[in-house]
Amino acid sequence: MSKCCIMGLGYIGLPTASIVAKSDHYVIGVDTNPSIVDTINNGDVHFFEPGLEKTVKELVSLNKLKASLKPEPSDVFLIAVPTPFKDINKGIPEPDIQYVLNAAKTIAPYLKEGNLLIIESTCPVGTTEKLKLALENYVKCDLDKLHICYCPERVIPGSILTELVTNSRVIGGLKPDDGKLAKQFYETFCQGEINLTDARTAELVKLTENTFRDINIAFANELSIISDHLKVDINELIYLSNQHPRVNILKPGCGVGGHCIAIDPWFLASALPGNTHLIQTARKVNNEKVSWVIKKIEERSKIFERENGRFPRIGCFGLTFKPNVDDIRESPAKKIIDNLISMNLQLLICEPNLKHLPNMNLSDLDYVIKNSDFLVFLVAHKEFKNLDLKNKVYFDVCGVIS
Ligand code: SAJ
Repeated sequence: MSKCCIMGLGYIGLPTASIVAKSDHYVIGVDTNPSIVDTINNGDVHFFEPGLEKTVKELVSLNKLKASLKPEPSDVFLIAVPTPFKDINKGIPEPDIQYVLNAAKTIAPYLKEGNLLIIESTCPVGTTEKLKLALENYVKCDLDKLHICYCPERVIPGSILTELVTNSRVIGGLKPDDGKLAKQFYETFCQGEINLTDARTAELVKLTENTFRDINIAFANELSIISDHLKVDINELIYLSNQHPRVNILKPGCGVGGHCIAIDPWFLASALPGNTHLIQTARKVNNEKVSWVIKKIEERSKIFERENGRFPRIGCFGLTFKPNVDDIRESPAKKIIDNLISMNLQLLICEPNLKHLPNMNLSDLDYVIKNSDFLVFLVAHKEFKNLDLKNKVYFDVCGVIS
């Protein structure tokens, strides 16, 4: 049994801490937010993820998981802090790796020769090398005797605890031996295949995966606009096209949100602004889907007003960034609703995964269906499937009804 110190107790850090602690390591989770530390030490969680609350409660009561504001000497140090972006470089947002470097500096005084140091945060290529350089003036041990690796998280919100165990992993060590040691650590809780490479390749693999998804969703979103114009049902079109053995079109929606797919492609684009046209265009297409949906709703509202001599009450279904989560980070549905509110349109809003939200009234599903003049489905939550919408006019942006 080894001791593992996990820096950052957010959407990735806390579930990872739980799975690592469950597999017989002792885990100390570090966060700069005292309220998060207190919440976890009380056996609670600060966001919803299936199975997480029960697991954290159990591990904290068994003293296998503890949260703290400060690291402790450990065998393994794992960094899972956010990498936001800053808006510079001629309109292309640039990643900000300061949280990763600060986390490394915070653990530096605790590092001993032979320790394993892993970055899991999504990072621009070259970050693992930069982290080693940043440690130079802070560590007390021989820097070359540390094992430093990049191993990107690959889990999907809603299934994080399962995917942490079942997904395959890619590990890039700064030196070949670094990766081998990290592989032994991941094998203690991960059943998926573990592939070894160098740090730069592993960093690029992560960005490639999320950019691949963004580009493919952009194609689905563009197709949905073409189909609308040509009066073809987009869901039938995709279903039939996907019967081809080598075609697999993703689902169109009201845009792309969350803290990964909507952000990570910029990490590549900002590295080579002149050679990433496809990546930048996909980002643009997915962002513009939000404006297209707003325009469509506005048009329908005007038609209703003309025909009925009053403004419609518009029922909006879904606020989160994707189905069946309570996360609104970068949510396109929320952007659409915020915009409609700023246009003074009358909205009734239903979001089954949230109890309340500042400055927004949420209503029950049945109430919104009954009291709206037309309905807009923005997020394909399970609660919206198989609804009885007889005599109701609706605009299904996310394919949940058809
Ligand atoms: N979306 C669509 N159509 C689709 C699929 C998704 O419009 O067919 C939208 C969603 O509604 C959402 C956004 O895309 O707004 C992103 O959702 P997602 O389910 O594609 O991805 P995330 O952000 O929850 O998780 C992704 C995953 N990456 C890949 O699938 C390549 C996950 O494996 C990563 O670990 C995660 O990013 C991350 O943390 O990087």
